[in-house]
Amino acid sequence: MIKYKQDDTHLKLSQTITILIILFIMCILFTSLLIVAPSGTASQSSIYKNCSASKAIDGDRNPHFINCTHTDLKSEPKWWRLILPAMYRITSISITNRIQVHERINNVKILIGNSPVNKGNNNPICAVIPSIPSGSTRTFNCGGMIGRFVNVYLNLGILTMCEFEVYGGRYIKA
Ligand SMILES: [Ca+2]
Repeated sequence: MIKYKQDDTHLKLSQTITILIILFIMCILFTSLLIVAPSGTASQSSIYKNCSASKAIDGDRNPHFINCTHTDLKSEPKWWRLILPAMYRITSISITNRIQVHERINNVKILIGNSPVNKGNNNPICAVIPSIPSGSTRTFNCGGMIGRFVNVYLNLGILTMCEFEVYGGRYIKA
């Protein structure tokens, strides 16, 4: 009888440990898939009409002009910046492109880091966008880059995006 109770206790302990391990793994997976933005403060090098920087983090992937960011036609280069509320380990970034003039997103760089120098445009590169089809969303893997500043940078041309989503988890220094 006593032996039975001991076995039962071991079984319950084993089940509890298994559940804790599963919860831990789920927590890691959930954290890596957690959407960070829309959140933070968005700004950009210039604004055309009322296509402000915040239109890329309003939670709406609508790819038509009025729902997208748009820099002006003059000053070079163009940038869009998101200051996150804290440092994050960023797994990936999704960008929704405009339905018209979709080629404007070509060669845009995605930068991630903690340096505010040059408005954050000197931070390391996560990806250089080759192209995104008209009105589509594409995801770029950033492999867990750490930063509070996420920039989009274009050397020449007009910078326009309809939605910008950041996935990752809060980074806490060990
Ligand atoms: Ca939007």
